[in-house]
Amino acid sequence: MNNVVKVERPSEAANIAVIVIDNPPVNAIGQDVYEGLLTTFESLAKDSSVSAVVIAAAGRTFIAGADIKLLEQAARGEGGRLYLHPLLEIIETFSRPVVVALHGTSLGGGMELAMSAHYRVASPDAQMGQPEVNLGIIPGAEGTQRLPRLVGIAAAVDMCVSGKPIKAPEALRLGLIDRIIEGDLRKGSIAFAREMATRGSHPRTRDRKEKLGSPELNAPIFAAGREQAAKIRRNMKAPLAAIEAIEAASSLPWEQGLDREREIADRCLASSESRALIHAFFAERGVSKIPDIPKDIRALEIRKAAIVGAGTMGGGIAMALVNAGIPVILKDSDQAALDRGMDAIRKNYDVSVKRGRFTPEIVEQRIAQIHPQLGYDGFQDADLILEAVFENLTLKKQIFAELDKIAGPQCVLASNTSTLDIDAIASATSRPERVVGLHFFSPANIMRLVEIVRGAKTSKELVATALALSKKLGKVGVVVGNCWGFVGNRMMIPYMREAQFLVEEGATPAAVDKALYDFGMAMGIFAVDDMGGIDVMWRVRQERKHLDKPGIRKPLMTDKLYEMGRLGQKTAAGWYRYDENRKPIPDAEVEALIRKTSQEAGIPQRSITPDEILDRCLYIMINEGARILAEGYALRAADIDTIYLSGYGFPGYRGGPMWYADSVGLKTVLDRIVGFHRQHGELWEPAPLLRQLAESGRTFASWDADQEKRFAPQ
Ligand code: 3H9
Repeated sequence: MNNVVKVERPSEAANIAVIVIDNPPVNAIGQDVYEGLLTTFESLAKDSSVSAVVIAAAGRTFIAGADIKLLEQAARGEGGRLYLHPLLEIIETFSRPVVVALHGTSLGGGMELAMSAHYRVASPDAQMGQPEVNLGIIPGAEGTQRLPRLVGIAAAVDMCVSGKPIKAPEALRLGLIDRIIEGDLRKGSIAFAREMATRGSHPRTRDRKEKLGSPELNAPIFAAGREQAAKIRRNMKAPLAAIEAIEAASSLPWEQGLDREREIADRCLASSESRALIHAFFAERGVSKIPDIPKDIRALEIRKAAIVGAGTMGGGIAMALVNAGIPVILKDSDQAALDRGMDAIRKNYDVSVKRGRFTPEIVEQRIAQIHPQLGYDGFQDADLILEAVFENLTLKKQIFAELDKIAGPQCVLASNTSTLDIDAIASATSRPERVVGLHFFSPANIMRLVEIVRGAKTSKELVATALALSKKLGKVGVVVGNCWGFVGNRMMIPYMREAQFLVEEGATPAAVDKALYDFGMAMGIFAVDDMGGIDVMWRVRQERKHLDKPGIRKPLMTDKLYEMGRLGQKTAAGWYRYDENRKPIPDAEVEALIRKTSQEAGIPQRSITPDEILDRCLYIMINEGARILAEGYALRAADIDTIYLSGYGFPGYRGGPMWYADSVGLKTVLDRIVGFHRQHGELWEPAPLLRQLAESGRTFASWDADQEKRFAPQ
């Protein structure tokens, strides 16, 4: 026992020892929990008055896994790896029944501990899973050996590759748990333990072989698992490693299986993949920590929302809001646009029904919560009014001036602008402190990122409200400063520009996209441009034309495509052409036009390697990221990583652009940028912060660590 592990002897059943783990917020297994449990079991082993043991946890969840901070230290070689084996051994071989009571989300090491017990019971809404793959590791505390023994090979492979938790009824069906306890879980698990104490023997998971299949039966399951991994976890090693460990469970005796698992788990933990994913985990949880905003500041509750603009963004945001239980008024000034918007919403929901995400009844309920209208009726009662019209500052200011007259005094006035000056928009109102940017990403009902643009006068309460709202919508809200393009788009524009220069110099859009896709990006940049709409970027360029500097190289092709009406997917032609399934097909016509245009502009043609494509696309983005950091528009390099991981399809196993730069080595990145600067001129001017860090042998992560010290209360 210690301060995180306690033993209780319930009055109604003094022969049952109830071990309670109380290690908020999620009862992660750190050294204290591990040692507390081990010493508790050692002492209970000597206590003959105990006829059964229940392991339960206090708070909102049973154990959500091993403490990822310890894993991070071990991955960095700064601490020993937590081996749970002695504890699992003592639980499984305990001479009296051990029952685990599961509630909340029992994950990772929590489930591995539960599987070493003789019995598992759960509350009806409990969920269980092995999400280690999300951290680039495997269930390395004997989970790959016990899980298949309980649920069978196919379900074990699926759980370890997908990382998705299953719900209690499914767990019961698979054999992962023994009973669902309706009502009071503590009382129910004690009653269950009393019942089991009357039995002569208790099942040990390690001895169970009936679900382990045979080599012939298992071979196609493993092959299908590898295929699934290639599809949903492209380029990642951890899901394949988990399958390898489950294969060992199916073919080796228990002890040898454990040795094999340990070997594989150590290999994963030492990988760059796991370091990047662990970084991504903490980066995402760090974004809501804003130095000048106290954690306990009151966020306003958003119970009713209104949206101006029923286009793609407005419609997607309306779906995100009603999916989280917030009714929405959807306003447009044009009936036809409103009808199109509602039609698109319906079609999007139809896809969700087809994919089994929602039932038709749920969809009907959600659609009924979206109220389309032409006027401002009901806006005065909205807690949030969000403007989602196209990128035009004059229009947005006009709308905000109108909203200022209608909205209630407490209302959050938000703009979904993706590039424009939020202070200029706020200046159209009499209450700039109530104005914030909420930059959603398309499709807004799916994409997780929201950039929360904090204007010069945006109140702290509003920022806290925007963060809380993002969480309620199941999204990641990242607070950014008010500069052109904010963080994500400010970095994407040079990336897109560089990709276009590459094609002008001899690459094809397909070759550039392939290099990026192979690197791990969800889509190549030309496919992204076609999806977003070439007219959208054209409009953005028009807004900034007055800033163009003479003598600076400008891409030659996109204006041409726009003028040709090749607007991307929506016209079935852009950088690519598209078939009816929206599959991009390289288009000889565009490639010929690129060659002709570049030759006419006197750009020498050469063959370009995938390495050069990657370096130029990624390093230009990283260089811009370093400027953004130095200028204070992002609080941390890790925030930039979170933006790129949750909104721009950057591969998680590379940790985000800034983490990727650290992993390549900032000196290497700088040297390459200096080379490009010499070759391509002004646009490659190295960012002073990048130069400073690289020349002093430092990393963006170390810069972040210094920032945290600066943020810490004195
Ligand atoms: C593992 O178990 C390895 C084993 O196989 C082998 C071991 C030998 N550790 O997400 P939230 C913190 S690997 C440390 O905002 P929610 C989190 O940082 C692990 N800290 O809440 C945050 O802290 P803060 C396998 C953890 O309600 C706070 O808890 N398990 C851990 O939206 C709240 O988190 C996983 O991968 C942890 N394991 O979601 C599960 N988990 O307040 C990872 C959370 O300081 N966790 N924290 O920012 C999750 O998926 C979600 O946190 C969970 C709650 C669903 C549990």
